[in-house]
Amino acid sequence: MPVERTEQRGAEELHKYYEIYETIGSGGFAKVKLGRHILTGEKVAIKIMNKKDLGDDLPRVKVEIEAMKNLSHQHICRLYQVIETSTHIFMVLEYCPGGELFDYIIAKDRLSEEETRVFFRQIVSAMAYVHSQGYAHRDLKPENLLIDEDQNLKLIDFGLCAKPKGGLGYELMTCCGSPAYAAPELIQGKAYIGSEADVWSMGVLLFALLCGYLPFDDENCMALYRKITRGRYENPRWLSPGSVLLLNQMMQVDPKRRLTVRQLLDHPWVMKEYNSPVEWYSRQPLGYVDEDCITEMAVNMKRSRESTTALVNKWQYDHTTATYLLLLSKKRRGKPVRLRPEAAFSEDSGSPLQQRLQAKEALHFSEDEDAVIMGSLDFGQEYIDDCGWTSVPQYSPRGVRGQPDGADRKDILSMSPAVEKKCAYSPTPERGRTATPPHRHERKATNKEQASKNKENIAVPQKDVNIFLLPPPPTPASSRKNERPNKATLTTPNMNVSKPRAGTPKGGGSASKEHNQKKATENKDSANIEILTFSPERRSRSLDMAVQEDSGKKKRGGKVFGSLERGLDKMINMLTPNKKRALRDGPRKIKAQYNVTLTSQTNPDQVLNQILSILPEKNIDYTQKGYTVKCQTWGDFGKMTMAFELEVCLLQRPEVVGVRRQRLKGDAWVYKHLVEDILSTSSI
Ligand code: H91
Repeated sequence: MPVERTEQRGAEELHKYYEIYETIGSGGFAKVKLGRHILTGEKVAIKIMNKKDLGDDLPRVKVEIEAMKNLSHQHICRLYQVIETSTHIFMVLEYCPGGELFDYIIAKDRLSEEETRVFFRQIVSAMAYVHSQGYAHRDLKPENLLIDEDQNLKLIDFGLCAKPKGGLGYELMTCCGSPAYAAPELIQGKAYIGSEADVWSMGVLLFALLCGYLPFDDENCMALYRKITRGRYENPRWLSPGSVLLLNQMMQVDPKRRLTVRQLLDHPWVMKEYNSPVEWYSRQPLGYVDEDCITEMAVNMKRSRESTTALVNKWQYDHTTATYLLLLSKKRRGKPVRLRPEAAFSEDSGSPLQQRLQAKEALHFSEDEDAVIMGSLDFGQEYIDDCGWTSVPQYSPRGVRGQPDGADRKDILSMSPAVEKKCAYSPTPERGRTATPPHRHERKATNKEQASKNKENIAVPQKDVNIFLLPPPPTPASSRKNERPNKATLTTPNMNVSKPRAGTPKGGGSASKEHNQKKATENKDSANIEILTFSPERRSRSLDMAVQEDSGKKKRGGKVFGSLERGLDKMINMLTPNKKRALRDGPRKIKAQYNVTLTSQTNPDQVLNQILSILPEKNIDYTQKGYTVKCQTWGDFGKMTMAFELEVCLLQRPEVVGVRRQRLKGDAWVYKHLVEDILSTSSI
């Protein structure tokens, strides 16, 4: 089959069965998008990799796919489908709306021992299972643990995992993983046992949960390695004697003296208040075939149950596997085991357009209003992405769309002396925790949540999801800030198109600073709101991006904008009155979530201005779209070291302005310090 044909088929395959929405994150060479499986209506995460960009990392992806096909566990993110074309690999994965455990920790500053125990038991459960299957994960860290809708953890990123041929007892040589979580034997380049190294990382992770920072940390990588090799860290005063003991038993420099995962299963600290060992066996074993799901699929496919079972049993990780696993997931969550009848499996179920029309209809039946918006966007505003497939447009500050970059993987590669990624950007010399602990807000779990919660969670029925709260009262630095003229009335969020960065290799240089300052001034006069007559809003982000992206290529006011406006009007008309208002008039109204920092202010424009004015000072490049600011930092040789988004939004209870933050790329801890720095200096 000619190459283009294979490519076309793969892309069609994806669009035939899935609705593709916005990018929800990126990891290494991958972009992760939110998707919806049309037949089941279930949300999925789609990891998209361009083979060309993967280069030498292609084998890693193969390793991850093979491992994920072999692992099925309640605390491991499930792989549903793999689509490979001549240029791309798409992995369809279980969607975890709670995001990374890392963000959860930093939002809460640190977790209580009780809450840590709930999560840690799940980590032990996942790791005991991984090891029982002969794998070592080798990249355990809070960024690789996602939170699902029931607040259960799911382990991801098996790209660095190993399955020694002779079993886990066999030594490994490849040095990998993130430096801060790497075991001493790994750092020293010795042969090591994968499961022992994983226990060390679990110790570092446990420390991060209980303390909100890392046990071994240093700007300088060599100094960091020295600290790890010595294995000495400080136990903060709030740790209980039991926690101190457990951490010590896990972070033993001599791997033979370290606890094993098996010993962790019934360790007194782990068992406290549970009085039962961790349940580590899979509740969803591989190969299990559920009769109800088979019946529903058989009816939908107009096949016999026998032939449907045979098809499912092939476990090809194609659309059949995906449909079966997603149906099973619905069943487990107490949802009806039903497929949409009209979008059946048949090959002749219509053109991609018809498919999407069907999907759009389906989304209207959904209780999820976002889906309606996204569905209409996808329908009206799609265009060809650089992958060669249509998608909701994404913005790129440098005008290059969908360019997965490689820099991010630098923190999880071999520990050659060149590993410096972590140290690439540091806004402040001091890397300690914030002095002011955030206020805590309780979030009551709904009945539905309670009903479907993992058994491991029973001991803590109500988790307090809380919010990074107001920055402390003006410090000398923030007072200084307050001397600045109040810019509240100056800026109206606009459709600013960020100019390409000045050709300096270091974005942090003065050219970039100047550029940002200039941009901040431009923002103030809102002169360039010529594209559309309303203030953009986050819900229309994808559309904003379409406008922006196209504006780089076509003249404003031309045909494209006319059609975009029409599309937008169409979309607005489909919204509820409340949504229409929000779309036209201002920032998105959201509920408090743990990745939202509350401010003490009620004027979103003022908050936005404060953030925008602080960014140039911190040498952060940014692109502003409405109330969303996409920030980037650059390291040596023009490499992007960090990307994240800050979105000014309105909260309902309490009625204040919040700042939603999302890391898109870069070291999680460096990001934490940087965002803390921005938000506290912004005196919001
Ligand atoms: N980090 C290591 O940002 C930086 C929501 C979200 C929701 C997801 C489901 C699966 C995956 C990511 C999800 C996700 C990478 C997933 C699974 C595997 C994998 C990768 C991603 C980020 C990438 C985006 C992630 C979080 C981790 C969100 N993400 N928001 N569901 O290899 Cl197996 Cl890269």
